[in-house]
Amino acid sequence: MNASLPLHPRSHFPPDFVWGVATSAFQIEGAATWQGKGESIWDRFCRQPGAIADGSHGDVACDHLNRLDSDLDLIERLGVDAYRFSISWPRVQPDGRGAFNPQGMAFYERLVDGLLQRGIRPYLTLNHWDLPQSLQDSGGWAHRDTCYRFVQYARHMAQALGDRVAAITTHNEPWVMAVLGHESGVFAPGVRNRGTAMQVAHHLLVSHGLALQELRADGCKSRLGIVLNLSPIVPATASEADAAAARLEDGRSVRWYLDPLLRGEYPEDVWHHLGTDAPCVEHGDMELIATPMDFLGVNYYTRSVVSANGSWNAKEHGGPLTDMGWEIVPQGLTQLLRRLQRDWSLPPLYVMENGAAFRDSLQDGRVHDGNRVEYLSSHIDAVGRAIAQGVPVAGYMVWSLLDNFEWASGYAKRFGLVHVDYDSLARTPKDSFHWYRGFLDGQKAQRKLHVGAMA
Ligand code: IFM
Repeated sequence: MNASLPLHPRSHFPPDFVWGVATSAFQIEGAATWQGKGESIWDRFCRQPGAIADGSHGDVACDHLNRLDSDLDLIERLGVDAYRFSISWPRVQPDGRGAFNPQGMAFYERLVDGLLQRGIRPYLTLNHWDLPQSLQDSGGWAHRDTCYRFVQYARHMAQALGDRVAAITTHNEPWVMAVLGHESGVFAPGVRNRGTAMQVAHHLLVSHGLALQELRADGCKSRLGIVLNLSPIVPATASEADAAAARLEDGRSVRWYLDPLLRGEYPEDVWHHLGTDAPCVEHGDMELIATPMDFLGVNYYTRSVVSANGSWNAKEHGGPLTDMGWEIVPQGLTQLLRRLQRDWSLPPLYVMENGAAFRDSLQDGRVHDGNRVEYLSSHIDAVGRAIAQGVPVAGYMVWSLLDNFEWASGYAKRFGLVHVDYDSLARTPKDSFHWYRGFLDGQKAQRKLHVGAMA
């Protein structure tokens, strides 16, 4: 690959550091009604006029379900240690309660075994947003019973696959499900009520703690944790008002999740701010939520700049942006990781998602996405810097393997290391794919040297 690309302080990554790549079920699988799969809230949401920018849906997506073997070969070619994927709950348990679907289960058995045969460690996520619609019909995450349904599903999956998967994540980005799904309503299930959103967030956390306890009681050997979307929250100016707004936003998006998970309490300032929208908490819930985790996953894309009057806009500030309109701020990742270590007592951290959408174009069978290479290399460097300063980061995964269904943005935003032609469904590795593979080769060479030196 291009020798002029920035190199990393490789020595900052421990030899057992886990390098990976990530996807999620709804974004790539397609086969929306295949062999007994039930409807998910995203299947339903996509049908609402105006909900998805390009009017698209997940019916076919990347057709991963029918292309499993060749997609696994691509992951193997990439040279990663780990592949992070999610289970579609309605594919394995169509109604979210009752019978499991043997064909859905067989698909994930093939996926996990196919990874292991290729020497890749499976990192499984149970809930990456696609709740069975029939559970939504009886109240969804706002209804406490969904916690118990989730635990039953979690136990079933862990009993089936827990002997082979390295890690199980309960929920991916509870803030997104709670706030985008139930407060602003721009994501499924499209509810707009702050009180409901806060109850949903609480139930997601309670179900996480319950699942950890039950899985451990069942003797599950996989490492267990949760994945949060986190950013440094920065006030737009030095004014008192902007500082207060940033503090509250930090409370709502960062501390509201980390304080209960790692300290067993909600942040008082946010609790008071919510007033009657604060969630209903039952006796013993906070202890459940704080059940010790084996890892904490962090998804990082950008920083968040907050002004009291909501007027700050990344586009007006001249810095580089991705196609999502998100500022490119690699140093924000170092800052975030250091802050986590400063403010909480942490289990090992994994950056479970990091990546960028750009307007890629396929020309003569190549995608020259130097902007993505630069994004990834600078963010990997930012992780290395955090490790060098003592932050316990144990892994890093690129979002995403394939261009895919980017939720309310549809298919227009491309995050993949591999380009997908949505007409032919052909896969073309981009320059960033080749770059990451070369980078990983370098890491492996370092590991060999390390092993040699220890022998
Ligand atoms: O595509 C999403 C993913 O599903 C969750 N984290 C953020 C990504 C980019 O928006």
